Amino acid sequence: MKENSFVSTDYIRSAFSAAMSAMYRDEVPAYGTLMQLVEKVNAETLAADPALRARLEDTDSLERISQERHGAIRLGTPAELSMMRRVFAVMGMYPVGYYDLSTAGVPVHSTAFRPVGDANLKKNPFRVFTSLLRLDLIADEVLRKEAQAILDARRIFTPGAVTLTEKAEQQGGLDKADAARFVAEALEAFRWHDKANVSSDMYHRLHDAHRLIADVVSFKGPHINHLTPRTLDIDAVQARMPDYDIAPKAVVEGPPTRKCAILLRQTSFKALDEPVSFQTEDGSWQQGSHTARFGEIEQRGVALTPKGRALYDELLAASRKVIRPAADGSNAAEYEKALAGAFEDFPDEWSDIRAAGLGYFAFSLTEKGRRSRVSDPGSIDELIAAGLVRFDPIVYEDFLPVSAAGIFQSNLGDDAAQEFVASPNQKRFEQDLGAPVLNEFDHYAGIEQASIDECRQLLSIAEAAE
Ligand code: OOG
Ligand code: NI
Repeated sequence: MKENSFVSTDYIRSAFSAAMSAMYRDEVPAYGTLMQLVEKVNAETLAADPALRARLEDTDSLERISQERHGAIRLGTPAELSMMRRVFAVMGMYPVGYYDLSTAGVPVHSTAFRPVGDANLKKNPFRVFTSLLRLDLIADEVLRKEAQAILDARRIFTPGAVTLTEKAEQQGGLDKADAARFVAEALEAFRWHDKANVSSDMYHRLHDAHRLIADVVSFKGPHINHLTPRTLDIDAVQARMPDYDIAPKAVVEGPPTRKCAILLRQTSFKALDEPVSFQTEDGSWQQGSHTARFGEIEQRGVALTPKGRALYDELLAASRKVIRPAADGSNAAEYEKALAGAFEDFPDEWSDIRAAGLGYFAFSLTEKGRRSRVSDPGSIDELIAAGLVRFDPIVYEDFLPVSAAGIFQSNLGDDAAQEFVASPNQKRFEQDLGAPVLNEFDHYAGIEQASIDECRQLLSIAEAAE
């Protein structure tokens, strides 16, 4: 087969993300309502802030926002995780980062599958937060073995999804017809199944060990548990959710409201109580219910350097020493005040954030820069001072462990909080994944450096052309 008959991985990822969104809208109508609200707020935000619109247009990042979303799944075994890695690779999505959530009382560790190159991110930045259950953190050995046996017996991928993934690997891509089949087959793994894999008795034993274990082990596959659109103003969406009959969690996770958005702010609505049925010995089904799926929205800001991230972690920890957000929202106002107070130490002008080396920026030529020739371009600071180069924040594409823990907790039910000894095990995770996870900082630094190199090159081409 000729290579040029293959569609791009960006094409497959976009098709998959759209198919996932349509499926989830069907499964969880509140997701459709949230999408409408986010679309409205985004349109209003852009209309009220022409500078923001211009910046997004100039940096080729306006279009991706309406298509932008992340999902989350929880897997049960190493074999599922490594196969999932291969499936996502067909869509140009790679594991970035390692998140240990055991410290937060959730028996999983995770990565995020997402595109990594600047051009690919601009086409479609679809991401999936993917967790692997850690049965090793479950004390009850009998239950652990039973859960293991149930997981080992299930097959989360259709034979078609496996065959087409192998075909893509062997050929180096898929043609359009195969890509369409691949999207439909791969989507099956993420579908909701209301018929459990287990009896009601087993479900409750798993549930008593941890609600998350019941969610992973009891079902046929790793149903997508939320799909998160990106908003340009999360405070506006949070305030207006009740008008749409959606009850948001008490506080927005992440940094406080700021002029210059940093990292990631998220809020969610509580998991739905959904009817499911359990197996019985005589083959009939027993009615019950399960809560797993919820809604979430997010606002994304600039990606921080290791130095910026350390400052973020320090200020967040400082605010949480003063006050921790209560699950029932009773101290939400005090928490927000403490958070805002702590973050006064984080600069809130783009130029200050850049000067302090706290964030990653993409550099490009200004109008003047495009008309200019420079025989010996000095430092990037000099080029900026001369008005030849502009800088724009690079969007944070990843997740935050403290926020993720808050999201997990709020949808698991706060009574589910449990103490585990912190036991990050990235090595084990990578063994199970079958590949190392990528370092998020390297990728932002790479995008920043490439933009600097391009500015320099364009300035000297401009000269050569004279
Ligand atoms: C994943 C929770 C983490 C986020 O946005 O931080 C997450 C889960 O509940 O499976 O999606
Ligand atoms: Ni999420």
